[in-house]
Amino acid sequence: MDIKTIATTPYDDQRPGTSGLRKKTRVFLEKPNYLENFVQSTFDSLEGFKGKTLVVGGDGRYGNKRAIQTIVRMAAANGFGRVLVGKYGLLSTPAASCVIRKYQAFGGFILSASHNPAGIDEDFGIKYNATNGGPAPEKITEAIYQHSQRIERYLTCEAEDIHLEKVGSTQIGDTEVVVINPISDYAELMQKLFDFDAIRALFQSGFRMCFDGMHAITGPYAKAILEKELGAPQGTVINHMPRPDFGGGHPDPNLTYAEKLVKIMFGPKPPEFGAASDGDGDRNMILGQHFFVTPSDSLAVLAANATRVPGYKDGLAGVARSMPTSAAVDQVAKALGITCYETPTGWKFFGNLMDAGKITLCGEESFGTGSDHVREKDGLWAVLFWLNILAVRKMSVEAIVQEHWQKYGRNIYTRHDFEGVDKARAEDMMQNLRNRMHTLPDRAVGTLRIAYSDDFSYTDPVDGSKATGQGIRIQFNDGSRIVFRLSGTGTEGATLRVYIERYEADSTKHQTETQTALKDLIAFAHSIAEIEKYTGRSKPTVIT
Ligand code: VG1
Ligand code: CO
Repeated sequence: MDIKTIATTPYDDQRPGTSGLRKKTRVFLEKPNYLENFVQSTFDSLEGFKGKTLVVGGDGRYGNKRAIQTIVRMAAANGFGRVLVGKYGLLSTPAASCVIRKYQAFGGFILSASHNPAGIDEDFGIKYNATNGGPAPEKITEAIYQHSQRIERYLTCEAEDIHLEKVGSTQIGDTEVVVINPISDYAELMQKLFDFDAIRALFQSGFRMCFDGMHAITGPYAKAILEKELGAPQGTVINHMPRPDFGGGHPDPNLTYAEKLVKIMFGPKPPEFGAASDGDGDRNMILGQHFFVTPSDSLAVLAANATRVPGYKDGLAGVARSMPTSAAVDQVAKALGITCYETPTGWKFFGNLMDAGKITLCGEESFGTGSDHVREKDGLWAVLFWLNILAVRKMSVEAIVQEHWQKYGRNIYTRHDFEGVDKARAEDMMQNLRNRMHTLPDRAVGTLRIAYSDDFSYTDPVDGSKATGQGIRIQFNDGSRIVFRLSGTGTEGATLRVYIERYEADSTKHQTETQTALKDLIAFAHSIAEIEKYTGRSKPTVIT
């Protein structure tokens, strides 16, 4: 193989965010070597991969295939022994994690900007996952960024494009490039965790569901598993064809963007169960008939019911949630006598806890739930977990959640997003809050009193690494909370996220509508942070 050394110069904006490097698609297309710089900086940050296996695939968005061909050539030139590529260049994020672990790969690249819209005028992204199948921890992402600041060359080679349409193997010099069918690897893993016979019987009994693939990566996986394997009727999976622009939609499974599904589930005679996944297949939304399960509650319900499911029948080692996620799962952990860890936002913080055997289940309020079966959050896994519980318990989604609230109390919860606001002003707002944090304790807000306020920081209990500046918390004496954070996944301006939570033990008050139940806290959040003054917005763009 003729290795070519190509001269290049650094870009100053290649620091990965909450989940990889995300930019406008045109940045990747039009800035010379933008992708190559990031990929080479990653290789230059790693040691010991010569002759080893790299996994590459993406969510199928615009630019996916071209990026894969570039990475395959660079991997060969940099000395990987084998490159595994998903058929058609497709790999959902959880399937990539599954494949890295199953084939004991050194690591992998996932090409995705997840729930961000796709297309030439929308977003593209790339993320490196390590040997454990999980997102690279901060010490690696920081090293990648440091390398990207002094990069002078990248390595590639002359080679024909790989035929992504056919499973099989080719050579580039000493490097074997194998196109694999990741759906079968993923389906095999799911079969080990869940009682497929019970779920099959549930569908046979006339139970109906609707799964919205949102024209993104999960469609083919959901078709294969739900319809073919488990016998759900054809048509159960809607919007199942992955498209390079996700059908022009915003592949974020929430009440605002999963429109078609929401209409069905809140319309006349809905099926018993509704679910959706995002661009890269790691998120999930769970719905019952006219009923929405918050992701925080969903995690708590899965934890409380885990031993009813074969893969978790021996119980949970521990659980974890990201800091802004509601404390619903904390209540379950307390009852089970297991530890609940509180981590910063982003899946990369769960990996060490899972590798060390400290947790089995974990999740985030942002529609992410997962377990130690892989090292990513996993949309379809969460759906199958729910199906397994529904099959065993023979109750409706709503009845299961209502019963859960009765037993553990309800953590009434909402997130308000202010999207596309001015970045400098949003940062000023956060700084202003930070400056005044220490004056808040003991202040009365209605009948509540502020217990403390801080900027969340985290010390990893496994390797002692520290993450600071992870979100401003205002904690009240009764367990209520308000959290302010700026998003780390956007590509334009800034997004302010405000998370509001209140614990309600009294079951006669569990039916109150969420926004009404949280109205006083929401008003206080607006006034204390001066949201309108800094963002020009009096109302959020998205409420989840
Ligand atoms: C958001 C979510 C976070 C999630 C991240 C990646 O990050 O809040 O919980 O881990 O997206 O999810 P941020 O920084 O924008 O709040 V995905 O499905 O986009 O990979
Ligand atoms: Co995602």
